[in-house]
Amino acid sequence: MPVDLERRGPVGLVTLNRPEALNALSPEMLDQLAARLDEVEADPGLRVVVLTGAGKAFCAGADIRHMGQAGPVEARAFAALGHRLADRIAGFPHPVICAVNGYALGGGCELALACDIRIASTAARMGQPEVNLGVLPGWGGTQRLARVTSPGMARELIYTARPVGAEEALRIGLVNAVHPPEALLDAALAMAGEIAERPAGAVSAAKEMLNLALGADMPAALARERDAFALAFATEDQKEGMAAFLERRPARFTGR
Ligand code: DAK
Repeated sequence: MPVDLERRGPVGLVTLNRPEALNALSPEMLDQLAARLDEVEADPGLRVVVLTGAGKAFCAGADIRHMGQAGPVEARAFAALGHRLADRIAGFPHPVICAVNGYALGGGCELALACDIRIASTAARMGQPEVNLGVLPGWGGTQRLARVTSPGMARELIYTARPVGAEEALRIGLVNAVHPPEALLDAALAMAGEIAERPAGAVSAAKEMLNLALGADMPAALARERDAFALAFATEDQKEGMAAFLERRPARFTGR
């Protein structure tokens, strides 16, 4: 199964499980992840979610093979699917802790940003490399990265496409803590267990209020982001950027 759900007491452990493609998000992965979240929500015994990835990546982003073939119309539909999932996580009734076990790039970083809390392994590398592909972050990254880190840092990371390692991620507030790879999951489950001991109603209401405080104007901004992302698929640079990745060569951008 490309996305697994394991019950660990009151904690739902959700694992992206497509390690051969570094857990890249195909439409099927997005649907599966949404289905696992539905299962968690329907189970009254589960009160916190830990989201992680199998293998050396948390998630290397949206599936470039799938996106490489998309035009603006498909890109808009794919964006909407990603937005729905990110919104579902951000608005999920229970806290979601992301255990970033390795690469969290592009849509993978945006998935992590939609979670309540991120903790990372020392092997994590996080960033928004979309401009290297001739597009821009399209699953909420233009909005959430600035809110989680700082406006200046978000601009630098998005404009340069530079990924950050775990220590820098900690310094800029992108993650709350860093652990050795073998200790990451236990640390995430321990934090989840601590939260699960608190009254679920109070935690859930607090999450809703924090979202209100931090998400002002988010729906309108996300709609603009979806349009900007879709428009990028009408450019030659998007075709060149994605073809270059798949052909394993440097991209030659022309600004068209
Ligand atoms: N998509 C599809 N396949 C991917 C992938 C991806 N994002 N990332 C890696 N893979 C595949 C590779 O093609 C390779 O497959 P095979 O060739 O073995 O069949 C396998 O995973 C292992 O990858 P590598 O051989 O490249 O592994 P390395 O350790 O050498 O390098 C890497 C790891 C993470 C540095 C490298 O794989 C990499 O740079 N990956 C791409 C990272 C990236 O650019 N991610 C951002 C994708 S763009 C939307 C809005 C937003 C988005 C989408 C839609 N809408 C508004 C519509 C999001 C966009 C993105 O996420």
